[in-house]
Amino acid sequence: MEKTFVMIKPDGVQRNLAGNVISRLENKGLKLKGLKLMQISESLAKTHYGEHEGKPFFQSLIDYITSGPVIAMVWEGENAIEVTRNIMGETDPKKAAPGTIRGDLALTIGANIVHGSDSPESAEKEIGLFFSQDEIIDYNLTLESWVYQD
Ligand code: DAT
Ligand code: MG
Repeated sequence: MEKTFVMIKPDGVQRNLAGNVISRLENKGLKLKGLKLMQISESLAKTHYGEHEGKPFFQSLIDYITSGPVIAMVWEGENAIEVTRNIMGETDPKKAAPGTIRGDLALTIGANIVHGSDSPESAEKEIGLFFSQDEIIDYNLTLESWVYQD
């Protein structure tokens, strides 16, 4: 089953939207495999957002993501990466569709509430960056037999 890395960013934590974000992923039928509240260091932030190094918004992105605690999570499910990106909505909240996290809860690209991996490669890299193996929990989620009918 596919895993993805999801992070509630500092604005999401400060605005008390963690429960709202988590509820949407739970309600979809995804399974929570790992979760922690953490303060991201400058160096972890730069590694995580390495693909954006050199872009004009890079330093403000690093300042923002290190500005307060985040909630790092691993979620699992069929097509978890694509499904989570769809639930998040487009990167720029003004373009994100109503019904999505960013479409419903955010106004600006600089404070867009949530991160989700965009490919299997980035999911593997990001999960490894934020979680050790023993922080990812294997367990039976009883309602899964109602989520997957095959
Ligand atoms: P996403 O978070 O949807 O995967 P991304 O990986 O392209 O988007 O960019 C990472 C974050 O960087 C994004 O959530 C917000 C910020 N960002 C992206 N493009 C930006 C821009 N043009 N101006 C300001 N911030 C930007
Ligand atoms: Mg991205």
